[in-house]
Amino acid sequence: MKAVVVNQEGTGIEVVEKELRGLKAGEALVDVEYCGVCHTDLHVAHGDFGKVPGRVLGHEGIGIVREVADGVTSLKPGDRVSIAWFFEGCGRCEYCINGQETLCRDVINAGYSADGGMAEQCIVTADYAVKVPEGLDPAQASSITCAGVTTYKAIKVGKPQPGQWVVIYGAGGLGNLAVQYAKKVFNTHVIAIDINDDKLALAKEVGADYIINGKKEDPVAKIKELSGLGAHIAVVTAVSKVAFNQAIDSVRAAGKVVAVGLPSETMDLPIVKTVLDGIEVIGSLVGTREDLKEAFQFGAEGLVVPVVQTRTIDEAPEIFKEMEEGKIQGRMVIDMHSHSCGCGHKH
Ligand code: 8ID
Ligand code: ZN
Repeated sequence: MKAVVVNQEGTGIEVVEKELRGLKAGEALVDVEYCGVCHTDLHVAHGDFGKVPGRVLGHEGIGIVREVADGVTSLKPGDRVSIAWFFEGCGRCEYCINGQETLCRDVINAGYSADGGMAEQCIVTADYAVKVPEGLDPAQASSITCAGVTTYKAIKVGKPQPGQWVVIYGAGGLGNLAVQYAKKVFNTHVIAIDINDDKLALAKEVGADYIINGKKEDPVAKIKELSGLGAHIAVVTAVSKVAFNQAIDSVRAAGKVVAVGLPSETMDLPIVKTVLDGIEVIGSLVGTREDLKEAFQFGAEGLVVPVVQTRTIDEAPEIFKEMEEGKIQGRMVIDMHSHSCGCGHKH
């Protein structure tokens, strides 16, 4: 099968032919239909979390179960399921039991510590693959598998009330979905901040009430002007410490900054403001299986509509380059059934 893997140097990606091993008890074989390319795949390919040469990337996978191994009762052939970053937890520790399973210390992550969904087939741990509801387009579902659930959960942990002000720093693959969940699901006033006008135009199109270009205007001053005291919640998906620092200054007293983006930097947290204003800074990592089920359902109901463009697996190197250069609108999703044979058409 064809697969997008981290190259042998652990510095980038390559498309290779790969053999899949046999199934073990509790596993299922999935024919992958679509897999979105997340900025986290770029971090993994570059070795930002440690080098993983040869690893099959991808944690926005959607596919159809072809075969199940012994002991599998949760899935059957024909089911449409997700291949998510939260690939498997131990199922026994305090985090797995108390509803914080993504924080399991023995967690396995698709496309990082297990082979992921950026291939024609993928082996999943059956009990951890979340079913995709009827009526949700599979290419759109792929984008909800990471970008959607991550931003849905990030806003959820900020506990917004209807009518409150939510600012989203970064309007890329995650950000445009954050705007939609904040606006359509949580019924808040939404301000999107980015440094690219095209990303902001998309944010506006999908429901942002206001947009701010952080390179042309001071987002902090503008947010205060629009919201009065500042935002109730700031969700940071931008891959830059600048945005994290601005987010701290953007929230009102008792405000929350939810950190989602993963730049390899540190943020400056002013102690006086944090203490005197009672600011909370919360890290938020993808979402649980239950969060993903909920995030999918809002997609199936049409409240949230991921903005996706499909490409072939051979175009993966170009997609990664475009992501690095910040040229992608919404999400690029690899269509595993379409190949380029050189004739210029997709099959
Ligand atoms: O569970 C998690 N916490 C999780 C899940 C998935 C992804 C975290 N992530 C991380 C990724 O690893 C990455 O670091 O979230 C970050 C964003 O992922 P993405 O949305 O997939 O990346 P993107 O499509 O490239 O979008 C990034 C956006 O940030 C903007 C860019 O213009 C782009 O639109 N941006 C940057 I870079 N600097 C900015 C700034 N200073 C900025 N926007 C505002 N201000
Ligand atoms: Zn992701």
